[in-house]
Amino acid sequence: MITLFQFPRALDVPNPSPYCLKVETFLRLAGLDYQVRTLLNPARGPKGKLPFIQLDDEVIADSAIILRTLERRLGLDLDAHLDAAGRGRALAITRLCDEHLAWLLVYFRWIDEEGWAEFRPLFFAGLPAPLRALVPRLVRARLRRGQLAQGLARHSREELLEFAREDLQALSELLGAAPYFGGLQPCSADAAAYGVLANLILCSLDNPLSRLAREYPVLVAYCERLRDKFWA
Ligand SMILES: N[C@@H](CCC(=O)N[C@@H](CS)C(=O)NCC(=O)O)C(=O)O
Repeated sequence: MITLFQFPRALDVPNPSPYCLKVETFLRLAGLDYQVRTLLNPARGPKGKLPFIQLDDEVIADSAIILRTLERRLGLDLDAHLDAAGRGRALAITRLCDEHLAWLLVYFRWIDEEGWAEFRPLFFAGLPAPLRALVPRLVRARLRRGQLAQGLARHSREELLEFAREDLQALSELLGAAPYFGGLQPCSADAAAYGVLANLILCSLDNPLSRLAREYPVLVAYCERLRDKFWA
């Protein structure tokens, strides 16, 4: 049995973390049985982040390593219908989503003042009062240090939105008229793409990045399609 450890559902999406939603979407695309255990504190994961899974007796962290391990162990290949170039494209889309667009998502929730003013009360509503004052500030300060080290938080808001526009435009062009990034059937990149795009487009937030993402009708229709087919 596969046990997925992730944050509780929030913000009107199955998971507020693009990486947790990526893994759970992958499990659904692959038609695997799994159970979910929710955690609030990512420090309980083996790498200090969520998601992680337990597969038999083994604990595996990081969405990319989880997907790769599941594919190898269970003899799955969501990209089997793709040629070599299609597989390369799927990896490039996944990396764009995981390593760039998801970082922008974090910036516009946690660092940007307008995004933070909206996100903080919604996301931390369930915390008891003494923690509600402290925890958000501590987590935000840690994420800001991470974003500064990565480099994104050194740019202006306008520069960041321009990066986001390029990412979203590229995803929209790559998808085109196809139902999935894998073409007529989903591929591994659809897990990563849905993880971050649903968190921008379908979530209850209305920050500048979500507003920008909702300007792409191809991506909005894509999120609705995956939601209706795999999450209904
Ligand atoms: N590379 C990791 C990234 C996971 C990640 O950044 N998870 C975030 C939630 S979206 C987290 O747990 N952050 C906790 C922290 O940074 O302290 C993956 O693909 O799983």
